[in-house]
Amino acid sequence: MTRTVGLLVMAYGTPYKESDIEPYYTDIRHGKKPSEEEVQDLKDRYEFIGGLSPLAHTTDKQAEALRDALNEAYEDTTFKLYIGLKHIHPYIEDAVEAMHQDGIEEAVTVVLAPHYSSFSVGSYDKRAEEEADKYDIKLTHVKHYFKQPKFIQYWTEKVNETLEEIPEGEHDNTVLVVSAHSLPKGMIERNNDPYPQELHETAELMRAHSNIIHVAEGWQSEGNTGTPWLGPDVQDLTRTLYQEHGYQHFIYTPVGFVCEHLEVLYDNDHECKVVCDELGVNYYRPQMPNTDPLFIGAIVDEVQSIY
Ligand code: FEC
Repeated sequence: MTRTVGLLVMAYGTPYKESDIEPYYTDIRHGKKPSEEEVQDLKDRYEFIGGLSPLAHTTDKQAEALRDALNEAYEDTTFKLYIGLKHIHPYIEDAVEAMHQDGIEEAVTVVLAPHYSSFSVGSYDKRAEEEADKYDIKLTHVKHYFKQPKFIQYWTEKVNETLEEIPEGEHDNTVLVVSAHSLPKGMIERNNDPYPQELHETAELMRAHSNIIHVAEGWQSEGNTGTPWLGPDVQDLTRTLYQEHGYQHFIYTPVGFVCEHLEVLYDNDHECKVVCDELGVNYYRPQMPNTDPLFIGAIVDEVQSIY
């Protein structure tokens, strides 16, 4: 006899069609409508990466792969999948309500972001918890998985594969830029948030387990709030590293994200590449984890360590 438990997979969400872009952006801004210029700027970025983001499809595939892997790993438990998004339907609250309608009394939650910040993972968990309280559903939250050996193995393998494309004599002229989404500095300091430390630990683990010689940490995709955000920004960092060390090869690993989407396809593959082209240096960005078994396995291992 197996018992059925909910698996609530939460992710950022992305517009499904062009007309979703404005309401989606308004949701990101907590209900404050962005200006026409800001909406156009976002539309242009989506247009640049091919019209819309692959994020919606990849989130579904990652969630299904995780459900299947968990169902393999647990003999006595069947995980039933629910997807809840932060900024577009199906919202986190919709997913929790659906669990209630299906008679789910207990669930494990996973956010598709490897590092914990009260702003990111914490805010997803809070919304899920508030809704689950209404129905008396007991939630167990995966807080982070950046330190899981399979997660680090995924990224170190990618770094080593990329290094193989670069002549060995050039490895001392190569730098790895490890990054995550920036957040407002004040918020991080007020909450004594572990987020910057978790990115730092990821970078150190990648340094220790891969063949890379030089590692730098940066932040990306900063928003426009008029307040200071975590830095250095990856584009500025690229210039500084070039000026100070003359590196010729820049490998970007945006480890704070788990798949190809706007922030990687535009902010790394376009914006960072433009800087590299301008400096006359080589740009590399290994494939993101998506549904790679090492990545999915890392989350399974984290779930098994707490549930
Ligand atoms: O591919 C896609 O369509 C969506 C990609 C996407 C991901 C993502 C992840 C994170 N964000 C985080 C924080 C912020 C903060 C603001 C903010 C703004 C945006 C905008 C877009 C956007 N984010 Fe995002 N984010 C993605 C997309 N994000 C679009 C709005 C336009 C812009 O600024 O570019 C600033 C809010 C404000 O203006 O007040 C803060 C964090 C993550 C990583 C963790 C997670 O996935 O939850 C943190 C993917």
